[in-house]
Amino acid sequence: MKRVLSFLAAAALLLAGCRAEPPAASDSADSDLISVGICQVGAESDWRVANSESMKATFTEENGYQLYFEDAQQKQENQFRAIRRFIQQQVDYIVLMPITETGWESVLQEAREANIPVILVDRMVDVEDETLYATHIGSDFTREGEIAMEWLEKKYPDETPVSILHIQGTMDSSAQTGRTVALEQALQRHPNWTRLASLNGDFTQAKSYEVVRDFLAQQPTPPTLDVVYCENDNEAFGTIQALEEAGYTCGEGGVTVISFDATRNGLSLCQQGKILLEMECNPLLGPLVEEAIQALESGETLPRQQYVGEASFTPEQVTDTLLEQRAY
Ligand code: GYE
Repeated sequence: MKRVLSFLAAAALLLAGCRAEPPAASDSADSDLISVGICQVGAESDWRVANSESMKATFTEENGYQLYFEDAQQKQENQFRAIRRFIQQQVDYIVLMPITETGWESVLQEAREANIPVILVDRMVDVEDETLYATHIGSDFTREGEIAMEWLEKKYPDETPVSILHIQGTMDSSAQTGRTVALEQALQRHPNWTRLASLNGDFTQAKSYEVVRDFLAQQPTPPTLDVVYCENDNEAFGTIQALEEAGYTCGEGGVTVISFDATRNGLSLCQQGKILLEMECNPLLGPLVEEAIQALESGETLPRQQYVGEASFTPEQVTDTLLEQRAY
């Protein structure tokens, strides 16, 4: 609305071979739509798909928005390019789901120089100057991990050895660093807990399946596995498949699988008893981001940090109704 794609910017974008979505025809000087450029990580997980859908359902023309949505296919360079495109398009707001925490100073500075507020969603950035973003809306990932660890401490209350396989998410993403820190702190508190390995599953089912399968194949004898700590549901799906193929049983009396997100598919495996703890992580953040934009439109200052509330589930807590009502 306030800022409109100029002919020169459009020409520059064309010369640079960049896409400008939606087509320039819908940009009009007298449009009173609020333009929002959303820079999404990718589509690596069920969580991510639900998060994108929540944004697209919120920022519609009927609701008063013009949405520019970019999927960065899990590459930070693509996120940089998308933000620079949004700056050239002179959008009113940039919503960024940063893939990793580091490396954001310059591009956020550029957005500030262009006077475009940046709202961080889901993961965080590690920048010295916190005023480079208007607010962060997402989960407290370390707290999620701590809740999982508190549950694990109750499950293994004595000094018997506990061997833990750790499947990490995309390295240097807040969801990975927070959930990993919680495990590492618990390992320090429990000398009888050992970490067999940390494998990088990149938050995807396919990669997690591969790394777990290869890890097991490399062991001279099948290792004792008490716990597998998967940093999201898609990792848990791939891991369970690899474990079962290698002859392990997941669930009570077998391997204790812990997972994060609590998607419908994850909760369903939890109900079946294959995942013993599901730590919820809420992807339906579109309405909260809209509230933030409306608050900024009315000149309000936002809190630097807005965490969403989340629950945890064990198999007996997963009812059919919960599964039916799960939107993601
Ligand atoms: O847990 C995972 C996704 O950053 C909270 O990223 C998000 C995580 C989520 O791909 O499934």
